Amino acid sequence: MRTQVGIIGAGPAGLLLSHLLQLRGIESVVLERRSRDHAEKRVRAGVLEQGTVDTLIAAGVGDRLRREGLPHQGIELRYGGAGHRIAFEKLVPGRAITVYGQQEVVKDLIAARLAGGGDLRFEVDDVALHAIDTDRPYVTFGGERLDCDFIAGCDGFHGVSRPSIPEGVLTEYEREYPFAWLGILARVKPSAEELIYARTSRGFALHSMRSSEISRFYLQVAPDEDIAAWPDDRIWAELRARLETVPGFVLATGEILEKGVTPMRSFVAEPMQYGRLFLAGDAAHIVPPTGAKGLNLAVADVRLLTEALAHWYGTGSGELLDGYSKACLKRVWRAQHFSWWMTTLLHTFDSDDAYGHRLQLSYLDYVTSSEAAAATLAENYVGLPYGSLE
Ligand code: RFL
Ligand code: PHB
Repeated sequence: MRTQVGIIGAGPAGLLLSHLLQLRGIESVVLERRSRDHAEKRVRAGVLEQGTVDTLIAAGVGDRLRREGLPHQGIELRYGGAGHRIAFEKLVPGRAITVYGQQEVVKDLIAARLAGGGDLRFEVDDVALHAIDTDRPYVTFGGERLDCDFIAGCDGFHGVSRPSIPEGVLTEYEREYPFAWLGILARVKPSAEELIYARTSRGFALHSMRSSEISRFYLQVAPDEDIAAWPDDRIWAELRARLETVPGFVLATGEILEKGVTPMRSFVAEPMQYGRLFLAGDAAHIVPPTGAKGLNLAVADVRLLTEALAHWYGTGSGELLDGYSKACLKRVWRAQHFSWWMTTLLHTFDSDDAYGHRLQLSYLDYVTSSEAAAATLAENYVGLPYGSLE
């Protein structure tokens, strides 16, 4: 089998890349380890930056997003017994976020690829990358061989692409956090119109949503937390304790549809390319979810990769491909900082650290009283402009 670009992984990065390449007349094959059903049901991110929304609409995969996505003009920071709104309409006019589940984006992209005759293979075993430092790289899987011009490693943090790069080539930067997030999806009307990021002495909580009927919540928990220790009643009691901290706010509760624990990590591998292999999305970098950046970074990467590949196919010049990693990393590091900063601001690191506690409160007071500080948060949250290839 032969294709132009072999794509490993059918998450948002791999699927969008395949779709954007097709719009440029470039062929690809997507190889995914899990089933289609699994990929479409995996509940993860929910916040799309303005640029992500614009990218999906421009690529012709934004119809349902436009109908069903929930545009939000602000978020609330809740701490010290009060809520403080970060007002995007005032601070970053014309830019907002849209709440639309990652699995909905994945469903829309899979449907578009299949309608366009795309070659997506699910449940493929034993994917391995070969000859990536030559101009004839290939991928083997389940007894088959796929020859390609390029390989895109879009297989997430635990994939095979990044480990295929020889030892010593990559520099890895990492930070672990002394907590995880317990996330739930519940059949209950959201108790607020906008997202609430709550800092309390019991730990962080987040109130998010998916629709007028479905809410999404997260609780800061211990890094090795056993989900079995969290029956539904305990989850609701803890969410109430962390969110019902302002006068008059009552948390509506309902049936919990799904729950899981996600570890928190910051990670970057540099460079994001080696020979004919290009990494995109979580395969190259991870952020803690507090800044809602992971999916949006994956979109930014594959936009640039599409440009660089289209330039190569159009002109034969590898100049833009050579600049791929550098161009991505600029935005990646800004999002790394923002995600680390939001995480540091809102979580309990050490309940005995009274000094750290006061620093958090001081910064929260600053961000909610200074328009300049609030604008910094807002412009990062709705998404900074895309970089370009040189
Ligand atoms: P993905 O989505 O992990 O997709 C990788 C795909 O590769 C497949 N794969 C393989 N396929 C073939 N062979 C192998 N050996 C393979 N190994 C893996 C996997 O099965 C999978 O289908 O990576 P991608 O495409 O880079 O997308 C990244 C995003 O998924 C991720 O950054 C976000 O979900 C992060 N994230 C959030 N991002 C946001 O922008 N906004 C948010 O609000 C947000 N909230 C979150 C999040 C992530 C969370 N979790 C669970 C990690 C909330 C949570 C709780
Ligand atoms: C979500 O709705 O899943 C979500 C929202 C905001 C975040 C992270 C996750 O920062």
